[in-house]
Amino acid sequence: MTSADSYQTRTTAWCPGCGNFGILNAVKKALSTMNIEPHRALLVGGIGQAAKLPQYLTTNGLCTLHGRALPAATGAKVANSEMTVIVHSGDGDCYAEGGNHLLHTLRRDVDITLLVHNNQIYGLTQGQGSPTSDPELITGLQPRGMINTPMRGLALALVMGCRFVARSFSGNVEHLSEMIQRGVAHRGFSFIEVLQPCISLNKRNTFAWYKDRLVDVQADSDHSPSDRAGALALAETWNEQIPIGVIYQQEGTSFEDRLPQLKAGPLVKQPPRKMETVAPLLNEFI
Ligand SMILES: Cc1ncc(C[n+]2csc(CCOP(=O)(O)OP(=O)(O)O)c2C)c(N)n1
Ligand SMILES: [Mg+2]
Repeated sequence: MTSADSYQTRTTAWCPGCGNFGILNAVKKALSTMNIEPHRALLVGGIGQAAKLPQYLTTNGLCTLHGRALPAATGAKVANSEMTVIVHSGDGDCYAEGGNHLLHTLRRDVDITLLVHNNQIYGLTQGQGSPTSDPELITGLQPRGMINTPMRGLALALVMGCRFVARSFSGNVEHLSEMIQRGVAHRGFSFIEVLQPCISLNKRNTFAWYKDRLVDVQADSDHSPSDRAGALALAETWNEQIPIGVIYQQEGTSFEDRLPQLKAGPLVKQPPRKMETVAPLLNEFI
């Protein structure tokens, strides 16, 4: 049996009161509730405050380059497809520097779970506007507010064919833990955007700002998670009301199911290829 203590937290470098603490607690709660032992989970991060999360748990961890967590996680999952793989990426890391990797991971449908820690700002580099910053956000670099259109990650995930699209809030650990568990249980890529206040650098999108606007789609009997058009409308809803919950889910097969090389089981459990089988191929290049 695992408990939340099995994933002992190390000392963090986050500000006291940071939304990342709620996400850390929700991950521990989800993994322990699903009885996934620390050595059976791999947490992968890019660069940023959000991306530091894997360093604070006693699971397997992989620290990658800025925006490059998803391709590294894809490689790890294909090599050991029995591992539960969760990626932690910020709104800058995932939507800006890693935008191209996000596009193709969405359509590849690898069985990994992505948590986008969306604090609507570049936290680690001290508060520049990010792809999700509201136009009204004032920063040291953008003293008159944002001039670019904010990106809606959930809508992007849907149009790229993602079959599990959800949103949660770092201030509601219970809800977030449930979303993570449903994402991990889903066969295929699960996209979860987590709204996460940055109390030091984003003075606009505070805990109270989010709490006033969040609407749980599970309480809305009119929305079915299999309704893609309805999901797209929810994914584009922002400002007065911000939907949270499983916006869209559809069953299907994952990338690993379609890879013939994995029919014989995870790569790490398969014997190494005999040299005789690859030698003719290598000889072609001599
Ligand atoms: C290739 C590259 N570009 C830029 C940087 C500088 N940089 C480090 S973290 C970061 C932004 C992180 O923002 P976000 O992903 O939203 O994470 P947060 O710190 O807000 O959690 C930037 C621009 C870098 N390390 N590498
Ligand atoms: Mg950020």
